[in-house]
Amino acid sequence: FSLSNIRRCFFVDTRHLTMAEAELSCISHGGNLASIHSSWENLCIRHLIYQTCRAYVTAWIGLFDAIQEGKWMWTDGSRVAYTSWGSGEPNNVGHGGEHCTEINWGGSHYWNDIPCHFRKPFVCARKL
Ligand code: MFU
Ligand code: CA
Repeated sequence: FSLSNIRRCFFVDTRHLTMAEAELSCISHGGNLASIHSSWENLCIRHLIYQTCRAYVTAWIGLFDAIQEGKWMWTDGSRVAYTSWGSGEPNNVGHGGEHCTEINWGGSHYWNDIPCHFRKPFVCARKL
């Protein structure tokens, strides 16, 4: 069955880290940056961020195309089926490209690609 049906525990880390630092932190807790496979999961994760931060702040999720431009992959290896890109995203227009993904783009349910060296809070997911 698909990975999206495996029970997972999600948690928000409010430290501002680069995407690689954030992923390593999630790995150290036995997980990865969160992958998102439905609008329901997108909503739940936004809710979790709101509960933790009292605002819909932008945060890293585990979607990246750093290996091959335009080939988006989840750091947990799950298949990319669902996405919630904002209008015109991913546009890859940042200096050096934009190979990592933030949730809550514009405070809404959209995603945006940004440079991976930006520092942001992040959402981890661990399989139960
Ligand atoms: C650029 C990009 C952002 C976003 C915005 C709409 O910033 O760097 O990631 O796509 O355009 C002005
Ligand atoms: Ca972008």
